Amino acid sequence: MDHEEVESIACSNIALTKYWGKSHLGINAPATPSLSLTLEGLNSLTTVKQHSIDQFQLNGESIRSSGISDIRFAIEAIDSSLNFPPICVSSANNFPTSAGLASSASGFAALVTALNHAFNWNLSPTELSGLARRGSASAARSMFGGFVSLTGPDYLARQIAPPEHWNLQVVIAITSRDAKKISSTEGMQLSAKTSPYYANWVESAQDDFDQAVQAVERKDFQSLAEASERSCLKMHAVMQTTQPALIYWNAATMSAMHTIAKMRDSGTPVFFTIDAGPQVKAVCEPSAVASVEAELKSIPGVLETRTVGLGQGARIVD
Ligand code: 2P0
Repeated sequence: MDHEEVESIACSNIALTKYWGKSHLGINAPATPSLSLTLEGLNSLTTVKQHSIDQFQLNGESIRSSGISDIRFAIEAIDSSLNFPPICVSSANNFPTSAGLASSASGFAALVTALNHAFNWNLSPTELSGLARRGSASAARSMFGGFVSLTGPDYLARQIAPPEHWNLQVVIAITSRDAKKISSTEGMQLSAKTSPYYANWVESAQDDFDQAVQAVERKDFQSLAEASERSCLKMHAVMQTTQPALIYWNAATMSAMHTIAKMRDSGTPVFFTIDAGPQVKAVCEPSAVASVEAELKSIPGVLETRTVGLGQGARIVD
């Protein structure tokens, strides 16, 4: 790379069975296996070019460049031949940052994709997922499209099925645009230290993951709904019993959960999932999108809804 720019794009993802906790802090390895959906239309667009010093701009604002030095350090520790000169990284998200919509996932996946191209590393998406994981473990999953797993023993992401396998839609109910106050890494460490449910959460996560993978393979909506909601609620039970408590839900989050549960009880193919933020993601079959949008929009405190399908993996923009 001389002075030309490389541009990459990556989509955000949501986990159906969740990652919360680390088994090896030094390599940012998750304590639980996770299964995610890559979301079309919630993107990070990132450009990388050589520069006199490391510089990082997020959504047009310069921020501390330690994000680049952290990833440089991690990448060079994995393979010293993957060194790179000072760079200017400019990244923009087309959705709220740090609000439980996995902006770090799409951001780091886009960054390693651009670096790989800019400096001719010729790494595969699976290998790049190991680099992206060092920045943010959920970023490993954004390297692939559709249905994606992140599991040990190698802690690399893999595609379980492409987006075309099963046309699931996700209606996202935005209930707050505030950035979260505590990082996921910090929250996970607090949970591991203080939640009385943490050990059980880690021990039981494999069963939820296995059920969810089988459900995706068979396109069994009910089974996927059960495994996903169970994983989500267990993770939030751990968060809420952490000291100090990590309570991400607001009143609209709770109302949306009840609304979705009622809809599924009356036969609508929809289930909820919620991450480290107050937004509710309603995963549904295409036939249910209109009614799910209408019901969620009518809840006081739901600011807007956004509906997305399944997206492709991280890639270079020509
Ligand atoms: C997930 N989350 O599986 C879970 C559910 C949040 C709740 O992955 O510490 O930002 O940077 O590896 O990837 C958010 O965690 O955490 C996350 P780090 P990351 O999607």
